[in-house]
Amino acid sequence: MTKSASFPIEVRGSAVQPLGMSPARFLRDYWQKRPLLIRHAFADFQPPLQPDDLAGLACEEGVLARLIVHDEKRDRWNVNPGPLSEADFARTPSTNWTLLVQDVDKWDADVAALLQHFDFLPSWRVDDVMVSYAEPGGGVGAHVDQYDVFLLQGLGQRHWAISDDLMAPKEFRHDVELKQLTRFEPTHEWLLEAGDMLYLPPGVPHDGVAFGGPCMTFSIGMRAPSQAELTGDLADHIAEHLPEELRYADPDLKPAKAAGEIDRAAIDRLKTALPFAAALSDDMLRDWFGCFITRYRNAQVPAPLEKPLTDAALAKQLDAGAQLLRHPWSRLAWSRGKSSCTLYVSGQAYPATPALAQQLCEQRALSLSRKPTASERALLLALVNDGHLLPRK
Ligand code: AKG
Repeated sequence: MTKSASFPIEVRGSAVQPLGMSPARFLRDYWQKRPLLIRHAFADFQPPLQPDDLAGLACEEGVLARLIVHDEKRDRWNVNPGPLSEADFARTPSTNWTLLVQDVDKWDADVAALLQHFDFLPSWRVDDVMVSYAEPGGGVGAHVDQYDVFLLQGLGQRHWAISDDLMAPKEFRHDVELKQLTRFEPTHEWLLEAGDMLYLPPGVPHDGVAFGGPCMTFSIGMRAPSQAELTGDLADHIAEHLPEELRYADPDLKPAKAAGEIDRAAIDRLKTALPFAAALSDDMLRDWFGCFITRYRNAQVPAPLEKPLTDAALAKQLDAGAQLLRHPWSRLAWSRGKSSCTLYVSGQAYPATPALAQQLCEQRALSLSRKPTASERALLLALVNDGHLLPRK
């Protein structure tokens, strides 16, 4: 998002231009770039469903609904994730609560009809219409969404506060399951009336609180798959279509210099064997392959110790000359990164030194010829407690 005085943050809509400007201008100047408040986006707006209908829908099976009550004095948030019942509504206080129902457009044709006003966007970018009902003080707290959202005021008034500060901290509160921000310092505040609409691009901290009386907000949310989701799905898709006989191959293999090492030549071969590996850094490829190859085709994985050993107990056993026996199901490999070395054991990555990593790969029964350093002992302790090494006199 970029800030500039030449782009007003508040405009007025009209029957012909609900966005207060042409869709082309909105997309060019605001979409995914900066927030916009549109007063009277929908003049004389009548909500397409009533609060009672929303509460009824929230009690239906298969409907995603949450009832959120804020205890303002103690700043405690109670989130009832549904399924909801009439009794849940009977117990709500007179203020400071909200009901949120997702995907209302899938259940209610009149709500779905709202989407026609957004047909300047590709329909596959639209996720859903979430509808909230709140009594005064009700809301979900300050938060950030990773997708664009149009917040259309449907009934009553809502106080909206946003921050267009790009550097605003985005840490979450750990004591609330609503991904609320620990700190929120608004740069803009407005009171929205029915028919007003606030557009927010991804990443803008915002907080909406019902004001004065019953309040309904229609959130038209977009979908924006993360790179992680796209990559996972594409990888599955490619995997389904690649022939079995195309495999990791090493006809140029030279005798191994260090037991268990995933060396430079192996990484280069991976880049040839994988259609999109060239886009990954060597460290990322190494880390993924180390975990993958030590997990691949393992019929069993050792169980972690029920009662973990302490560092002092391990040190005592090693001082007394104990060997460390590798669990028969543990598979090991290691590699040197740009500035670090990692040991991979049955799908897990552990920081290591090259000397100890190599020794662990070479020896099924490890006898240490010298006292391990603190970091080496931390690695050995982790491997013992994860069930990969068994100390034996
Ligand atoms: C959102 O959709 O991001 C909101 O903040 C809506 C919250 C509400 O309607 O209470």
